[in-house]
Amino acid sequence: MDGDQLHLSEATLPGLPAEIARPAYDRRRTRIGIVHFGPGAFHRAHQAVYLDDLLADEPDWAICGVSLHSAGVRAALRPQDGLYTLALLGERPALRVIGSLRELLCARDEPAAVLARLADPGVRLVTLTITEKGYCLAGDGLDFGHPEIVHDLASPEAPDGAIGYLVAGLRLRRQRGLAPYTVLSCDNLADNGGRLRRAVLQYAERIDADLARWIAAEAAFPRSMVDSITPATDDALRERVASRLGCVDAWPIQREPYAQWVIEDRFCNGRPAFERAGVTMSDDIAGHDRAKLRLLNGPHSALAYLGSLMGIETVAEAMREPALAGFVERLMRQDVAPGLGTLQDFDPEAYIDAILARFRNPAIGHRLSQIAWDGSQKLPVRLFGTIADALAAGRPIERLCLPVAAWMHYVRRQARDGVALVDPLGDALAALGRATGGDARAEVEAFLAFDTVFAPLSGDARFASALRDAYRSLGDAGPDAVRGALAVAGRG
Ligand code: CS2
Repeated sequence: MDGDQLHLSEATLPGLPAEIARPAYDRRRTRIGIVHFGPGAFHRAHQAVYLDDLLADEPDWAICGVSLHSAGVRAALRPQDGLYTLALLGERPALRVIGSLRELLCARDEPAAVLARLADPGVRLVTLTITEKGYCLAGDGLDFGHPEIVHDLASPEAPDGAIGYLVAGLRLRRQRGLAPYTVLSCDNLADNGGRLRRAVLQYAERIDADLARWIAAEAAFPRSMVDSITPATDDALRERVASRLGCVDAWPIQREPYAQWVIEDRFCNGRPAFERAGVTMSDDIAGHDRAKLRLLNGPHSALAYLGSLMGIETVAEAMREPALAGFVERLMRQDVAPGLGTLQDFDPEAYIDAILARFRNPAIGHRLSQIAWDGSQKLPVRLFGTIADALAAGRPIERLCLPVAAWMHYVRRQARDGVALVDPLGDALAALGRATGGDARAEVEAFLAFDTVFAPLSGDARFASALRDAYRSLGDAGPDAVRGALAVAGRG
């Protein structure tokens, strides 16, 4: 801890300056009704805030945040009684203390406590933000070769990963005659609920076919779309928060003022009155998840790789570079939007305008390097679906291939500079980045050999050829070469 300084906690909460908003309910009267896997920045900026808005009226839905492997969040927040500060980065930044996280566990150190929570009858909802890689998916189903899945299937009572815990908890509930919990994925995956359901059922089937049948019949896996831009916490935020609070917050969170949450209304064991906090409940989230992934996250990744090659550091700075901003806008309007079809209550042009304005928000220092993480997991969900749809409909894919080619150059540059890649395939990608050199065709082929990444497009000769052209057009991938490629691709 930071010496003798006062920390944010239940004890210091009443003494905070009056302008700092705080929980509008008595936290001691709340009960844990939600187990959340992955209480990282996004969860604490988004879902935990919606629940904080609800707890005054719905005290049964406080959250137990479970980190699977890292003890960092628990170490920061347990001494603070789960309290932390949220900074909303609008024109005038506003601070608010969030109280919905009542318990923090780290599964690696306290597996029994996590299983006890999952089997607690008061817990009726399990939510997840474990990022794309946490689901251990391959194509449409579970990756049975994934080390975490191999491990958990060998010892299902002592799991290590999210799928293993979800099923272990459901198994305990069935043994005890309890209803299952609803499982709600809040990650950036299209059809996140459907994919998680399939993965859970495939896993459960290997352990106990009756259990799998029970889960299929009794549990619910709604789809959801989550949205709020959440830059990683930095020292500037910690300092700003400490000076406004008059005490230390070990891990404050920041995000843009905008937030959206759309949830398919399919719960098996009750739910909070989410709509009271502004959540959109829907019978069918009807492609809104896909629209968000393709129109926000896809362009985000495009800015991340192209912008990083140009030496740019943040999204707002990238949007001030005319060649890049123009390219991304054209990509959204001309290449991505046409693949979305017509969606009810959805105006693509207005949605795009709003996203571009959010990207330009100068109050947010959203680092491109943060968005560039996990490219092998993100690109398939964010861009490859659009490319596959465009190919099927006979639309051009040249512009869509440029960010993919930029990712490849980015991987090569990091490998060449000896910078570690944050990516579950990081070692393999770095080896590939170091090994190849000189022949663009061979370099692209080496990337395409990653079947798990390119599955939806592998074997498509038009894609391979457009990707090679895009890769070549980026030349030495220095700022001038990228600017030149953007100018060409941005036309038409
Ligand atoms: C971003 C997302 O880091 C990333 O990859 O694209 O975290 C993005 O900011 C959120 O999905 C916005 O809702």
